[in-house]
Amino acid sequence: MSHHDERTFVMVKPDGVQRGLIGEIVSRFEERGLKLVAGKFIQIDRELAHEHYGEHEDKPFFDDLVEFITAGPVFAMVWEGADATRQVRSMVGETDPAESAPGTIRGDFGLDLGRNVIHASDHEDEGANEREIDLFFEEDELLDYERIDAAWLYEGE
Ligand code: IDP
Repeated sequence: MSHHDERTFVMVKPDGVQRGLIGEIVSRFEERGLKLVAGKFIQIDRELAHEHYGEHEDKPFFDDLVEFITAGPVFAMVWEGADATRQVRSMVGETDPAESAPGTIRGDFGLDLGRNVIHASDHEDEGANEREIDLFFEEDELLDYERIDAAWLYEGE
């Protein structure tokens, strides 16, 4: 893998789906130059919710979080590019939309911590991106192709 082949997991949460934000969110990552390598529209069941959010099991908001993430379909994706996990998180904003700058996805579309529109792998949690990709996707669902504009997105490509 070359330096711009980092992959990260992103998911439009049930509130983002219901509010018609899938296209807007996908567009932002596409326009940034990231490459979509996988995507699926799914309903998360309780078991998957517990696996995905296992680190929060003891938190007071855990039951509400499981209710929320299983309340309707989500759009799960894998995006690839240079430093993809960190770049995507900077576009997503802070966990709390109230602390997210305008221009970020949560800063533009969210108001409430418990309805924050999107999930993206944490760049400060080593290996979170690969763990989450493995949880939601099979290896053969990750597609290998070149973006036609790669030579204009990366110096020396
Ligand atoms: P992240 O989604 O920005 O990575 P995490 O700390 O991993 O944030 O929390 C996972 C999700 O749990 C958040 O996106 C949010 O939906 C929810 N959450 C986190 N903290 C709270 C809280 O204090 N109250 C309600 N929901 C919370």
